[in-house]
Amino acid sequence: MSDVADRAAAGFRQRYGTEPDGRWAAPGRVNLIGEHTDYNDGFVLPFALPLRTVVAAAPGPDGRWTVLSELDDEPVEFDAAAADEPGRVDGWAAYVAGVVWALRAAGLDVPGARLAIASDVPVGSGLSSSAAIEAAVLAALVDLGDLDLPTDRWPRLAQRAENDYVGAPTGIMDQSAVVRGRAGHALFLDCRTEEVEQIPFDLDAAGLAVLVVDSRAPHRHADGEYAARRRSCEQAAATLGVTALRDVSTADLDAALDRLADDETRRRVRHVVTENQRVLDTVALLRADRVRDAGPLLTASHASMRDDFEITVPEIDIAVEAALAAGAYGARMTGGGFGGCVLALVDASAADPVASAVTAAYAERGFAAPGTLTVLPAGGVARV
Ligand code: GAF
Repeated sequence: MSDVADRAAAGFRQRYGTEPDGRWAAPGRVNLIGEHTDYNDGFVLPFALPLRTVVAAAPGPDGRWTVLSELDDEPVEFDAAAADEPGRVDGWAAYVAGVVWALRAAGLDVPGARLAIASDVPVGSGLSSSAAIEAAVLAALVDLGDLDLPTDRWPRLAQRAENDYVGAPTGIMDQSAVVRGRAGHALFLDCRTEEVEQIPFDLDAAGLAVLVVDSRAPHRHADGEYAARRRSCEQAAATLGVTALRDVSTADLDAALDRLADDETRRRVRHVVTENQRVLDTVALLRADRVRDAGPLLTASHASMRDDFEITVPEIDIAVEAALAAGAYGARMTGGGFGGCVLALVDASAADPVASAVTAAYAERGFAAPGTLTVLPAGGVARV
Protein backbone atom coordinates (compact mmCIF):
# COMPACT_ATOMS: atom_id res chain seq x y z
CA MET A 1 0.00 0.00 0.00
CA SER A 2 2.66 2.52 1.00
CA ASP A 3 4.31 2.22 -2.41
CA VAL A 4 1.23 3.18 -4.33
CA ALA A 5 0.33 5.89 -1.81
CA ASP A 6 3.88 7.25 -2.09
CA ARG A 7 3.65 7.25 -5.88
CA ALA A 8 0.42 9.27 -5.73
CA ALA A 9 1.96 11.79 -3.34
CA ALA A 10 5.17 12.01 -5.40
CA GLY A 11 3.13 12.59 -8.59
CA PHE A 12 1.22 15.35 -6.80
CA ARG A 13 4.37 17.07 -5.55
CA GLN A 14 6.11 16.86 -8.88
CA ARG A 15 3.19 18.27 -10.83
CA TYR A 16 1.82 20.90 -8.50
CA GLY A 17 4.94 21.82 -6.51
CA THR A 18 3.20 21.51 -3.10
CA GLU A 19 2.23 18.78 -0.65
CA PRO A 20 -1.22 17.17 -0.99
CA ASP A 21 -3.65 17.69 1.90
CA GLY A 22 -4.15 13.92 2.13
CA ARG A 23 -4.31 10.57 0.35
CA TRP A 24 -7.38 8.42 -0.10
CA ALA A 25 -7.23 4.76 -1.15
CA ALA A 26 -9.86 2.44 -2.59
CA PRO A 27 -9.46 -1.24 -3.45
CA GLY A 28 -10.24 -3.31 -6.51
CA ARG A 29 -12.53 -6.27 -5.95
CA VAL A 30 -13.15 -9.84 -6.98
CA ASN A 31 -16.58 -11.35 -6.90
CA LEU A 32 -16.63 -14.72 -5.19
CA ILE A 33 -19.98 -15.57 -6.78
CA GLY A 34 -23.09 -13.87 -8.20
CA GLU A 35 -22.36 -12.64 -11.73
CA HIS A 36 -24.73 -10.44 -13.73
CA THR A 37 -27.19 -10.70 -10.87
CA ASP A 38 -26.75 -7.17 -9.51
CA TYR A 39 -28.71 -5.36 -12.23
CA ASN A 40 -31.39 -8.04 -11.89
CA ASP A 41 -32.00 -6.90 -8.29
CA GLY A 42 -30.32 -10.11 -7.10
CA PHE A 43 -27.53 -11.23 -4.78
CA VAL A 44 -23.74 -10.92 -4.99
CA LEU A 45 -20.81 -11.93 -2.79
CA PRO A 46 -17.72 -9.88 -3.68
CA PHE A 47 -14.75 -8.97 -1.53
CA ALA A 48 -12.32 -6.05 -1.63
CA LEU A 49 -8.73 -6.70 -2.72
CA PRO A 50 -5.48 -5.61 -1.15
CA LEU A 51 -4.68 -3.88 -4.49
CA ARG A 52 -5.43 -0.14 -4.22
CA THR A 53 -5.95 3.00 -6.22
CA VAL A 54 -4.73 6.06 -4.32
CA VAL A 55 -5.64 9.69 -4.90
CA ALA A 56 -3.44 12.42 -3.45
CA ALA A 57 -5.42 15.65 -3.40
CA ALA A 58 -5.71 19.24 -2.23
CA PRO A 59 -8.14 22.06 -2.94
CA GLY A 60 -7.51 23.76 -6.29
CA PRO A 61 -6.85 27.49 -6.63
CA ASP A 62 -9.52 28.30 -9.22
CA GLY A 63 -12.59 26.12 -8.61
CA ARG A 64 -11.56 23.77 -11.43
CA TRP A 65 -10.41 20.15 -11.27
CA THR A 66 -6.97 19.10 -12.45
CA VAL A 67 -6.22 15.38 -12.47
CA LEU A 68 -2.95 13.64 -13.11
CA SER A 69 -2.74 9.88 -13.59
CA GLU A 70 0.19 7.52 -13.90
CA LEU A 71 -1.45 6.42 -17.14
CA ASP A 72 -0.73 9.77 -18.83
CA ASP A 73 2.05 12.33 -19.02
CA GLU A 74 -0.26 15.32 -19.01
CA PRO A 75 -3.02 16.12 -16.52
CA VAL A 76 -6.65 16.52 -17.55
CA GLU A 77 -8.40 19.74 -16.54
CA PHE A 78 -12.08 20.47 -16.51
CA ASP A 79 -14.45 23.05 -15.10
CA ALA A 80 -18.00 22.89 -13.74
CA ALA A 81 -19.51 23.33 -17.22
CA ALA A 82 -17.66 20.21 -18.47
CA ALA A 83 -18.53 18.27 -15.35
CA ASP A 84 -22.19 19.18 -15.78
CA GLU A 85 -22.36 17.70 -19.26
CA PRO A 86 -22.01 13.89 -19.32
CA GLY A 87 -19.59 12.78 -22.00
CA ARG A 88 -17.60 16.05 -22.20
CA VAL A 89 -14.61 14.49 -20.39
CA ASP A 90 -13.61 11.07 -21.71
CA GLY A 91 -10.99 8.34 -21.13
CA TRP A 92 -9.94 7.52 -17.57
CA ALA A 93 -10.65 11.13 -16.46
CA ALA A 94 -14.36 10.56 -17.17
CA TYR A 95 -14.55 8.55 -13.93
CA VAL A 96 -13.27 11.59 -12.04
CA ALA A 97 -15.51 14.08 -13.85
CA GLY A 98 -18.40 11.64 -13.35
CA VAL A 99 -17.94 11.74 -9.59
CA VAL A 100 -17.89 15.55 -9.64
CA TRP A 101 -21.03 15.46 -11.81
CA ALA A 102 -22.83 13.02 -9.49
CA LEU A 103 -21.96 15.06 -6.40
CA ARG A 104 -23.15 18.26 -8.05
CA ALA A 105 -26.30 16.51 -9.27
CA ALA A 106 -26.95 15.53 -5.64
CA GLY A 107 -26.89 19.24 -4.77
CA LEU A 108 -23.50 19.25 -3.10
CA ASP A 109 -21.04 22.11 -3.38
CA VAL A 110 -17.98 20.23 -4.65
CA PRO A 111 -14.66 22.00 -4.07
CA GLY A 112 -12.30 22.52 -7.00
CA ALA A 113 -9.28 20.27 -6.51
CA ARG A 114 -5.92 19.11 -7.74
CA LEU A 115 -5.56 15.36 -7.78
CA ALA A 116 -2.86 12.81 -8.60
CA ILE A 117 -3.77 9.17 -9.06
CA ALA A 118 -1.60 6.05 -8.74
CA SER A 119 -2.93 2.52 -8.91
CA ASP A 120 -1.97 -1.10 -8.39
CA VAL A 121 -5.35 -2.30 -9.68
CA PRO A 122 -4.77 -3.50 -13.23
CA VAL A 123 -6.93 -1.69 -15.79
CA GLY A 124 -9.22 -3.77 -17.98
CA SER A 125 -8.81 -6.98 -15.96
CA GLY A 126 -12.29 -7.06 -14.51
CA LEU A 127 -11.03 -6.18 -11.01
CA SER A 128 -12.98 -2.91 -10.86
CA SER A 129 -10.27 -0.37 -11.46
CA SER A 130 -13.04 2.06 -12.41
CA ALA A 131 -14.96 1.66 -9.14
CA ALA A 132 -11.66 2.08 -7.28
CA ILE A 133 -11.00 5.45 -8.94
CA GLU A 134 -14.58 6.55 -8.34
CA ALA A 135 -14.48 5.67 -4.64
CA ALA A 136 -11.05 7.16 -3.98
CA VAL A 137 -11.96 10.43 -5.73
CA LEU A 138 -15.31 10.53 -3.96
CA ALA A 139 -13.66 10.08 -0.56
CA ALA A 140 -11.13 12.81 -1.35
CA LEU A 141 -13.75 15.34 -2.51
CA VAL A 142 -16.08 14.59 0.41
CA ASP A 143 -13.25 15.20 2.89
CA LEU A 144 -11.78 18.25 1.13
CA GLY A 145 -15.20 19.89 0.84
CA ASP A 146 -16.44 18.64 4.22
CA LEU A 147 -19.52 17.43 2.31
CA ASP A 148 -22.49 15.99 4.14
CA LEU A 149 -22.66 12.59 2.44
CA PRO A 150 -22.88 9.46 4.61
CA THR A 151 -20.88 6.52 3.24
CA ASP A 152 -23.96 4.37 2.72
CA ARG A 153 -24.87 6.74 -0.15
CA TRP A 154 -21.46 6.45 -1.80
CA PRO A 155 -22.05 3.26 -3.84
CA ARG A 156 -25.17 4.63 -5.60
CA LEU A 157 -23.51 7.94 -6.23
CA ALA A 158 -20.40 6.31 -7.74
CA GLN A 159 -22.65 4.05 -9.81
CA ARG A 160 -24.46 7.11 -11.18
CA ALA A 161 -21.09 8.55 -12.22
CA GLU A 162 -20.42 5.38 -14.17
CA ASN A 163 -23.93 4.92 -15.62
CA ASP A 164 -24.86 8.47 -16.43
CA TYR A 165 -21.57 10.29 -17.00
CA VAL A 166 -19.29 7.57 -18.37
CA GLY A 167 -22.20 5.78 -20.02
CA ALA A 168 -21.54 2.20 -18.81
CA PRO A 169 -24.80 0.51 -17.74
CA THR A 170 -23.28 -1.39 -14.78
CA GLY A 171 -24.98 -2.50 -11.56
CA ILE A 172 -24.22 -1.64 -7.94
CA MET A 173 -21.87 -4.52 -7.03
CA ASP A 174 -18.44 -3.05 -7.71
CA GLN A 175 -19.03 0.30 -6.03
CA SER A 176 -20.53 -1.49 -2.99
CA ALA A 177 -17.57 -3.85 -2.70
CA VAL A 178 -14.94 -1.12 -2.86
CA VAL A 179 -16.78 1.14 -0.42
CA ARG A 180 -18.11 -1.42 2.06
CA GLY A 181 -15.53 -4.25 1.88
CA ARG A 182 -14.11 -5.42 5.19
CA ALA A 183 -10.87 -7.34 5.86
CA GLY A 184 -11.49 -11.06 6.44
CA HIS A 185 -15.05 -10.86 5.12
CA ALA A 186 -17.04 -11.27 1.93
CA LEU A 187 -19.85 -8.79 1.35
CA PHE A 188 -23.25 -10.43 0.95
CA LEU A 189 -25.30 -7.75 -0.78
CA ASP A 190 -28.95 -7.76 -1.67
CA CYS A 191 -28.87 -5.45 -4.68
CA ARG A 192 -32.59 -4.65 -4.40
CA THR A 193 -32.62 -3.45 -0.80
CA GLU A 194 -28.88 -2.65 -0.57
CA GLU A 195 -28.92 -4.58 2.70
CA VAL A 196 -25.49 -5.92 3.53
CA GLU A 197 -24.17 -8.73 5.67
CA GLN A 198 -20.45 -9.12 6.29
CA ILE A 199 -19.79 -12.87 6.00
CA PRO A 200 -16.61 -14.05 7.77
CA PHE A 201 -14.27 -15.39 5.09
CA ASP A 202 -11.04 -16.11 6.91
CA LEU A 203 -9.06 -18.00 4.30
CA ASP A 204 -5.88 -18.09 6.40
CA ALA A 205 -7.60 -19.78 9.32
CA ALA A 206 -9.08 -22.39 6.97
CA GLY A 207 -5.69 -23.06 5.31
CA LEU A 208 -7.17 -21.86 2.03
CA ALA A 209 -6.30 -19.27 -0.61
CA VAL A 210 -8.07 -17.56 -3.45
CA LEU A 211 -5.85 -17.60 -6.49
CA VAL A 212 -6.65 -14.90 -9.05
CA VAL A 213 -5.56 -15.58 -12.62
CA ASP A 214 -5.51 -12.58 -14.94
CA SER A 215 -6.16 -14.09 -18.37
CA ARG A 216 -4.79 -10.96 -20.06
CA ALA A 217 -7.18 -11.85 -22.85
CA PRO A 218 -8.14 -8.76 -24.83
CA HIS A 219 -11.68 -7.64 -23.94
CA ARG A 220 -13.77 -8.54 -26.96
CA HIS A 221 -16.79 -6.26 -27.45
CA ALA A 222 -17.23 -6.29 -23.68
CA ASP A 223 -19.24 -3.04 -23.46
CA GLY A 224 -21.75 -3.88 -26.18
CA GLU A 225 -22.18 -7.47 -25.01
CA TYR A 226 -22.66 -6.41 -21.38
CA ALA A 227 -25.38 -3.98 -22.41
CA ALA A 228 -26.98 -6.67 -24.59
CA ARG A 229 -27.12 -9.13 -21.66
CA ARG A 230 -28.69 -6.50 -19.48
CA ARG A 231 -31.30 -5.65 -22.11
CA SER A 232 -32.17 -9.28 -22.62
CA CYS A 233 -32.69 -9.79 -18.86
CA GLU A 234 -34.90 -6.70 -18.64
CA GLN A 235 -36.98 -7.77 -21.62
CA ALA A 236 -37.40 -11.26 -20.15
CA ALA A 237 -38.54 -9.78 -16.82
CA ALA A 238 -41.10 -7.65 -18.69
CA THR A 239 -42.37 -10.69 -20.61
CA LEU A 240 -42.71 -12.62 -17.35
CA GLY A 241 -44.49 -9.71 -15.69
CA VAL A 242 -41.99 -9.32 -12.84
CA THR A 243 -40.03 -6.26 -11.73
CA ALA A 244 -36.71 -8.04 -12.18
CA LEU A 245 -35.43 -11.59 -12.67
CA ARG A 246 -34.77 -11.66 -8.93
CA ASP A 247 -38.49 -12.29 -8.61
CA VAL A 248 -38.24 -15.67 -10.36
CA SER A 249 -37.31 -18.43 -7.89
CA THR A 250 -35.68 -21.74 -8.80
CA ALA A 251 -39.03 -23.40 -7.99
CA ASP A 252 -40.73 -21.17 -10.60
CA LEU A 253 -37.96 -21.51 -13.15
CA ASP A 254 -39.34 -24.24 -15.41
CA ALA A 255 -42.73 -22.57 -15.66
CA ALA A 256 -41.05 -19.23 -16.42
CA LEU A 257 -38.86 -20.77 -19.11
CA ASP A 258 -41.94 -22.26 -20.78
CA ARG A 259 -43.31 -18.75 -21.21
CA LEU A 260 -40.25 -17.47 -23.09
CA ALA A 261 -40.19 -17.76 -26.83
CA ASP A 262 -36.56 -18.20 -27.78
CA ASP A 263 -33.85 -20.49 -26.52
CA GLU A 264 -31.25 -17.76 -26.05
CA THR A 265 -33.48 -15.77 -23.68
CA ARG A 266 -34.33 -18.95 -21.78
CA ARG A 267 -30.64 -19.61 -21.20
CA ARG A 268 -30.01 -16.02 -20.05
CA VAL A 269 -32.85 -16.29 -17.55
CA ARG A 270 -31.70 -19.70 -16.33
CA HIS A 271 -28.25 -18.28 -15.60
CA VAL A 272 -29.57 -15.40 -13.51
CA VAL A 273 -32.10 -17.45 -11.55
CA THR A 274 -29.70 -20.31 -10.77
CA GLU A 275 -26.85 -17.89 -10.03
CA ASN A 276 -28.91 -16.10 -7.40
CA GLN A 277 -29.56 -19.45 -5.73
CA ARG A 278 -25.85 -20.33 -5.88
CA VAL A 279 -25.04 -17.10 -4.03
CA LEU A 280 -27.52 -17.99 -1.29
CA ASP A 281 -26.12 -21.54 -1.09
CA THR A 282 -22.55 -20.25 -0.92
CA VAL A 283 -23.44 -17.85 1.88
CA ALA A 284 -25.05 -20.72 3.81
CA LEU A 285 -21.87 -22.81 3.47
CA LEU A 286 -19.62 -19.92 4.54
CA ARG A 287 -21.83 -19.27 7.55
CA ALA A 288 -21.51 -22.96 8.46
CA ASP A 289 -17.72 -22.74 8.13
CA ARG A 290 -17.76 -25.14 5.18
CA VAL A 291 -15.77 -23.03 2.74
CA ARG A 292 -14.28 -25.97 0.78
CA ASP A 293 -17.76 -27.29 0.05
CA ALA A 294 -18.52 -24.07 -1.83
CA GLY A 295 -16.03 -25.10 -4.55
CA PRO A 296 -18.58 -26.97 -6.72
CA LEU A 297 -20.92 -23.94 -6.61
CA LEU A 298 -18.13 -21.75 -8.01
CA THR A 299 -17.53 -24.25 -10.79
CA ALA A 300 -21.25 -24.54 -11.54
CA SER A 301 -21.39 -20.74 -11.74
CA HIS A 302 -18.65 -20.86 -14.34
CA ALA A 303 -20.45 -23.47 -16.42
CA SER A 304 -23.58 -21.32 -16.32
CA MET A 305 -21.66 -18.23 -17.49
CA ARG A 306 -20.00 -20.26 -20.24
CA ASP A 307 -23.01 -22.19 -21.55
CA ASP A 308 -26.07 -20.12 -20.65
CA PHE A 309 -24.96 -16.52 -20.33
CA GLU A 310 -22.18 -16.94 -22.93
CA ILE A 311 -19.76 -14.40 -21.49
CA THR A 312 -16.54 -16.40 -21.27
CA VAL A 313 -13.67 -16.68 -23.77
CA PRO A 314 -11.26 -19.57 -24.44
CA GLU A 315 -8.46 -18.17 -22.25
CA ILE A 316 -10.89 -17.97 -19.33
CA ASP A 317 -12.31 -21.47 -19.83
CA ILE A 318 -8.83 -22.97 -20.10
CA ALA A 319 -7.75 -21.27 -16.86
CA VAL A 320 -10.76 -22.75 -15.05
CA GLU A 321 -10.18 -26.24 -16.49
CA ALA A 322 -6.48 -26.19 -15.68
CA ALA A 323 -7.07 -24.97 -12.11
CA LEU A 324 -9.65 -27.70 -11.49
CA ALA A 325 -7.43 -30.38 -13.00
CA ALA A 326 -4.61 -29.23 -10.70
CA GLY A 327 -6.79 -29.71 -7.61
CA ALA A 328 -8.71 -26.44 -7.05
CA TYR A 329 -11.93 -26.95 -5.02
CA GLY A 330 -13.73 -24.70 -7.49
CA ALA A 331 -12.96 -22.07 -10.11
CA ARG A 332 -14.86 -19.49 -12.08
CA MET A 333 -14.56 -16.31 -14.07
CA THR A 334 -15.11 -13.22 -11.95
CA GLY A 335 -16.51 -9.91 -13.19
CA GLY A 336 -18.38 -8.79 -16.28
CA GLY A 337 -16.75 -11.27 -18.68
CA PHE A 338 -15.31 -11.46 -22.20
CA GLY A 339 -11.83 -11.62 -20.70
CA GLY A 340 -10.61 -10.53 -17.29
CA CYS A 341 -9.87 -12.80 -14.36
CA VAL A 342 -10.58 -16.27 -13.01
CA LEU A 343 -10.57 -17.09 -9.32
CA ALA A 344 -9.79 -20.51 -7.91
CA LEU A 345 -10.40 -21.71 -4.36
CA VAL A 346 -7.36 -23.77 -3.38
CA ASP A 347 -5.52 -25.10 -0.36
CA ALA A 348 -2.94 -22.46 0.54
CA SER A 349 -0.21 -25.01 -0.11
CA ALA A 350 -1.62 -25.64 -3.61
CA ALA A 351 -1.71 -22.02 -4.77
CA ASP A 352 1.72 -22.12 -6.46
CA PRO A 353 1.27 -25.51 -8.15
CA VAL A 354 -2.19 -24.51 -9.44
CA ALA A 355 -0.79 -21.21 -10.75
CA SER A 356 2.00 -23.12 -12.51
CA ALA A 357 -0.50 -25.57 -14.01
CA VAL A 358 -2.55 -22.70 -15.48
CA THR A 359 0.59 -21.02 -16.83
CA ALA A 360 1.66 -24.30 -18.45
CA ALA A 361 -1.79 -24.78 -20.01
CA TYR A 362 -1.56 -21.27 -21.52
CA ALA A 363 1.91 -21.98 -22.92
CA GLU A 364 0.69 -25.22 -24.45
CA ARG A 365 -2.03 -23.35 -26.35
CA GLY A 366 0.19 -20.46 -27.36
CA PHE A 367 -1.65 -17.91 -25.16
CA ALA A 368 0.35 -15.05 -23.61
CA ALA A 369 1.38 -15.88 -20.03
CA PRO A 370 -1.35 -15.11 -17.46
CA GLY A 371 -0.81 -13.03 -14.32
CA THR A 372 -1.34 -14.90 -11.04
CA LEU A 373 -1.67 -13.70 -7.46
CA THR A 374 -3.22 -14.96 -4.24
CA VAL A 375 -5.48 -12.54 -2.41
CA LEU A 376 -7.18 -12.12 0.94
CA PRO A 377 -10.30 -10.01 1.58
CA ALA A 378 -9.23 -6.47 2.47
CA GLY A 379 -10.92 -3.30 3.71
CA GLY A 380 -12.82 -0.70 1.68
CA VAL A 381 -12.11 2.92 0.82
CA ALA A 382 -10.30 4.97 3.48
CA ARG A 383 -8.06 7.95 4.03
CA VAL A 384 -4.50 6.69 4.44
C1 GAF B 1 -19.32 -5.57 -14.00
C2 GAF B 1 -20.35 -4.57 -13.52
F1 GAF B 1 -19.76 -3.38 -13.25
C3 GAF B 1 -21.08 -5.07 -12.28
O1 GAF B 1 -22.11 -4.18 -11.95
C4 GAF B 1 -21.63 -6.49 -12.48
O2 GAF B 1 -22.77 -6.46 -13.28
C5 GAF B 1 -20.55 -7.39 -13.07
O3 GAF B 1 -19.93 -6.84 -14.22
C6 GAF B 1 -21.11 -8.73 -13.45
O4 GAF B 1 -21.52 -9.42 -12.32
O5 GAF B 1 -18.27 -5.69 -13.06
